[in-house]
Amino acid sequence: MIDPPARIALTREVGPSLARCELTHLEREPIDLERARAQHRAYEDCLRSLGCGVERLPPEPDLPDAVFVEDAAVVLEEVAVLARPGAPSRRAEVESAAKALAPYRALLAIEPPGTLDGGDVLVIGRSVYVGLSTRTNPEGATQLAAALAPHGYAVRPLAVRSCLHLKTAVTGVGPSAVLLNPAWVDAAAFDAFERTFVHPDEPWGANALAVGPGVVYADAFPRTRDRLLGRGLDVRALDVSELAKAEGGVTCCSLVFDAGP
Ligand code: CIR
Repeated sequence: MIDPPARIALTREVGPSLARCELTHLEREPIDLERARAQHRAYEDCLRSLGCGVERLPPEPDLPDAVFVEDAAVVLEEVAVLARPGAPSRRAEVESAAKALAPYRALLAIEPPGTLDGGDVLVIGRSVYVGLSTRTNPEGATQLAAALAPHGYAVRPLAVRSCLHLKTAVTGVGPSAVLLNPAWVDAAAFDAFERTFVHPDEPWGANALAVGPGVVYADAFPRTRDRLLGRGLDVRALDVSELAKAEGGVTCCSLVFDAGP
């Protein structure tokens, strides 16, 4: 008998309404749906190559941003916290994520008036950084802190400037290493970690997804990629240019977690 994969990646296919996605910091540009779908399939293949069992959530053709499943929940070893996305158009995405997570984790939820997008939550060990953004409010961060305190996580809110989510500005690239854009988030908040800064010509280059032995990364940022390679990281570069027009990066398109015992 073949064992089921220990690491799960939840994803959702690119829906037909993606062109009507929410946008905060980018001008709307035409999106080539077929290209976006091909890029997304390559992304899923990359996750498989890094040991993930990819489980697709059901299609949501009328929810333009539903491919960006990261925003629907925060999944930790002990518990999953269902998000309450800051954009009302995205709240209906959470229900199907809850159903998919229920077999794996106890579920808690952010309640009104709290708002929180998963893209604003960066977990490194027992430290949980929460970006206060146009999507995540202080009440959402407070509720997350209360949900996670019994499990020994310290939740630290911090300001995010000029970009959508905290993880547009900083992501983890190893157990104690981060990649960040110091113009968009306070770099000093991460001085306990090994820090790699994005190349100044690549401000959008701080979004990387560390999975097992690899780091999934957009091929649009070659100068920053060289910095990651210089750190000895196994960078898996992908073309995600169509998803980027919807303000999506490599973290946004999956929820990756260990299936558990
Ligand atoms: C939005 O504005 O909500 C989507 N168009 C993009 C969400 C990207 N998600 C993420 O970075 N976690």
